[in-house]
Amino acid sequence: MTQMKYDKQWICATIERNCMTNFGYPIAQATDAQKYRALALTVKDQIMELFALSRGRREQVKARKVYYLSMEFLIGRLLSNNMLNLNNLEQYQQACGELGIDLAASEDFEPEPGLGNGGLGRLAACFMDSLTSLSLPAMGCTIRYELGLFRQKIVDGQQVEMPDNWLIGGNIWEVCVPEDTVEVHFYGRVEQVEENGRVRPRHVGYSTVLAVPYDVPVVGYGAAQVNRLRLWSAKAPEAIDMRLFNEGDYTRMMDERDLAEVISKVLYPEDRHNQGKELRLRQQYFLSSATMQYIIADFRRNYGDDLHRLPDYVAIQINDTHPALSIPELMRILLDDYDFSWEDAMDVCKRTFSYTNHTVLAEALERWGVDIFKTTLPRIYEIVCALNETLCRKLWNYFPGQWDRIAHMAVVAYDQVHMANLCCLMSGAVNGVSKLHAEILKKDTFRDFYLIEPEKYFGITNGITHRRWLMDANPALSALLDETIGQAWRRDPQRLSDLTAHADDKAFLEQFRRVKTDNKIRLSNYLLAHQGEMVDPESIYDVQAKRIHEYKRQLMNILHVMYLYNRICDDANFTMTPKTYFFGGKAAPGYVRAKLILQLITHVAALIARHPRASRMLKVVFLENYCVSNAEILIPAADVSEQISTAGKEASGTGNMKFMMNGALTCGTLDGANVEITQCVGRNNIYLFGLTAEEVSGIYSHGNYRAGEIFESDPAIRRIMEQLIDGTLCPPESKLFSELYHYLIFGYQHQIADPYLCLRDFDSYRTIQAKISQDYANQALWSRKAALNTACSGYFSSDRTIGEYNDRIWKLKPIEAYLK
Ligand code: 26Q
Repeated sequence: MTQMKYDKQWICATIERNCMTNFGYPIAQATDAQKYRALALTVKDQIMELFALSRGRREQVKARKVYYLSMEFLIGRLLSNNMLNLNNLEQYQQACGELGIDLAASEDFEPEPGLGNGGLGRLAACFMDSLTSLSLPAMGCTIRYELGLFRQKIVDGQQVEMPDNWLIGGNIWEVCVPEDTVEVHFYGRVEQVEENGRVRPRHVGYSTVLAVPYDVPVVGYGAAQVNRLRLWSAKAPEAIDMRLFNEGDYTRMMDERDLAEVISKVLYPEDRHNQGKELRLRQQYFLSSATMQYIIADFRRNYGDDLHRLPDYVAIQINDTHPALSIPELMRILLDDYDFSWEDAMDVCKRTFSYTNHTVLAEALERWGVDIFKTTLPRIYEIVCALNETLCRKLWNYFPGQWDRIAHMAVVAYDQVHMANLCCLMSGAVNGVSKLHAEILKKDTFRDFYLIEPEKYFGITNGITHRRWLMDANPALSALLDETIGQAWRRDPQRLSDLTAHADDKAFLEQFRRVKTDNKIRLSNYLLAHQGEMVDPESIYDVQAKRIHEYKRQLMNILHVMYLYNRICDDANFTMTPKTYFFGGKAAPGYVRAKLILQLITHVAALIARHPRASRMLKVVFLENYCVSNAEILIPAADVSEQISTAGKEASGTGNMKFMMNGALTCGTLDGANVEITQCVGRNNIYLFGLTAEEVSGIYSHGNYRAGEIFESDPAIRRIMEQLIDGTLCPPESKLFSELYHYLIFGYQHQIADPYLCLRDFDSYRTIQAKISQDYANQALWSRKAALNTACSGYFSSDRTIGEYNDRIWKLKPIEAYLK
C-alpha cells in the first residue's frame, strides 16, 4: 500500500524545499550533513501527515490502547527503518540517486539514540514496531536522557567510557509538545487538612520539576499506522529563576536549575545492579508521574470524566519494576484528586496494570531504603504503606501465622520498599519472558505469589522485529528470500517456514552461502575502516555480543580461546579451520570484574596476534562500542552465535533470536529462549552443551561444587589458569588477571569459587566447539543447518509476541476492526 502521493517527484521536491528552507542551500551546494537532514525531514514530513490521519482515526473510534512504560527504549537509528516501514524505500533510493545523495553515507550522520542498556530496552523498541505494524493503538513512554549509554572506547586493551551526547546536533525525529507539560513534585511533607468537612492529605513544601514531552513518531510496516514514543525531559520551573534572579543569587539559581534538570541528564549504565541511588528513584518517579498525569488527561479528553472506566480503555504495561511507581501514582491521583474510595482505586489499578519481569538474579530485584523513599516521595510513601497494610491483611488469610512468609511478600518490610512485590500484588498479570523463565518465576522467585493467584502468572516468549533485524539489517538475504519463497514473509514472518522446502536445494544453498560471505566481507570492511583490524572472511565468524556479565560467561569463551591457542603452540602439527572470535559489549563502569574480563579478551587477542602460527588459524576481535547500529552489521555476518549463559540465569535473550534469523547456528546452553530455539529448529541444527537449569540449581543447593578439583584434575584447565598469573598475557604486569584466577579457583568470602560454573561446563564447551569446527568444514551440511535456522525463526518475531500480549493481557482491537 504505497501512498501514491509520496512518489519520487514529491520526494525530490520536498528534499529540495527542506534543504532550502532549513539551511538556505540548494541541494547541489549542501554539505553531506545537510543532505542527510533534508532527507530525514522529508521522511518525517511524510510520517507526520500519516500521523495526523492515524491519530484522527484512533480518536474517532475511541480506541482502547496500551501504554508501554519503560525506563529504556533502545530504538536505534530511524532513517532507513522509517523509509522501509513506509514501504517507500525504492522511491527514496531513486530520489536520492537523482539528487546525488549517497543514502548509505547519509545514514552515518544520524546519531544513534542510546536510550537503553541492552535487551530490556531493545525489546521495548521491537514491541513498538510490532504494535504499530499490527495496527494496535499504543504509546511508548520513557525519559529523554540527554546522555544515552556511554560510548565505549578501547584504550590499551581497556574500556574507557565517553559521554554520548546524542542530542547535540538536535533530534530530527522528535516533536516537542510543550502544551502537554506537567508538574512533578518531590520532597516536602504531607499535611492533613480539612476540606468540606473531610480530612484529606495535602502534599506541601514540595519542589517542582516540569516534565516536557517530546514525541517521536513510530511508523508501522506498510504505513499501517503511526504511534508515538513519548520522551519526557526534565525542566526547572521559571518560578525558581524569577525569585533567585530578582535576588541576584545567580549561583543558587543555576544550582537549583541543575537539581531539577539533572533528572533527565543521564541513563544509568548499570543493568541489573540496583544501587539504591536517589537520583534513580527520582528518574523513576518522574517517568511514572508525568506519564500517569498524561494518561488521565488523555482519557478525560477522549472518554469523559468517569475514571472508574479507565480499565475499559487503557492498559498499562510496566517493563520490569523500573516504572512501578506509576501504580501508587495512579492511586494518589484517584484518591487525592478524584475522591476515589480506597477499594475502587485499588480495583482500577489491578485492572489496568500488568508487569513483565526480566530477571531472576536476586541482586537485580529492586528495593529502596525507606529513608530515601520517604524523603523523596512523602505522599507516595504513605500510599505504599497503606497498600502494604491492605495486602498483608489479605496475605494473612492465605498464610495465617506465617510471619516470615508474609514479610517476604510484603511491599514494605525491614526498612525497605520491594518493588517486585508491589507489582505482583497490584497487577492483573505478571509475565516472564520465556517458557523456562516463567517456570522459574512460578517455582522460585514469585513462588508464594503464584500460590495465591496462579492464573496471573505466565510466560510470553520474547521476540524481535524482523523488519529491522532482517529486512533492514540484511537486505541481501531479504532479496534472496523474496526470490526463493516470495514476499509473504515480510508481512507474516511465520512464512519464513516456506524456506524449509528449499533446505536441500543445492543452488539455493549456494546462494545462501554467498549472501553470508558478502555479509562477512561487509563486516570486515567495517572493522578495517573503524578499528584498523583485518579479518579473513574465509574464517569461521564466531560471535558473542551482549553486555559483559559474569553469568553470560564471556570468561568461559575466552578461556576456551586460550585453550585453542595452547594446542596450537604445543603441537606443531595441529591444524584447525581458521576461526575468528568476535566479542562485543559494554561493561557497567563500576563493574570491576566485567572490565577485567574485557581486558582479558583484548590481551588474549594480542597474545595470539604475536604468535605467527597461531594467528594464521585463530584471531580474537573486540568490536568497540557495541550498539544497535553496529549490531546490524555484525549479526548478519555471524556463522556461530554464542549463547552460553549459566543455565537458569538468562531470562530469555533476544540476540540469540537475531542471530538465528540471520542464519547463524547457536552454540548454547539450555537457557532462556535457547530452549525454544531448540524446539523450533531441532536438536540437529543447534549446538547444545553444558548443565541444565535443574542441574545448576542442584549444584547450588548442594553446595558441594569445588572448582579447585577441576583445576587439579584437568591439565589443560590448569595450564590456562596458570597463564592468568604467570605473565603470559601481560608480561610487564603479571598479576593483572590474578583476581580472575582467585575468583575461579578459590572464591571469596561470601561467594563460592567459580559461581557461574565456567570450569564445570568447560569440558562440554570444548567438545561442542570442536564439533562446530568439524561441521563447518562440510559446507553443504553447514549451509543447510544455517538456512533451517532462518526458516524456523518466524516464531521469534515480536509480531507473535505482541499477539500473545494482546490476546492474554491487553485485548486491543486493530484499528481497522473499528472501522468495519
Ligand atoms: C535497575 C535499577 C537501577 C539501575 C538500573 C537498573 C536496571 C537497568 C536495566 C536493571 C536491569 C536492566 C536491564 C535488564 C535487561 O536487559 N534484562 C534482559 O531483558 C531481556 C528482554 O526481556 C532478556 O532477553 C534478557 O535475558 C535479560 O537479561
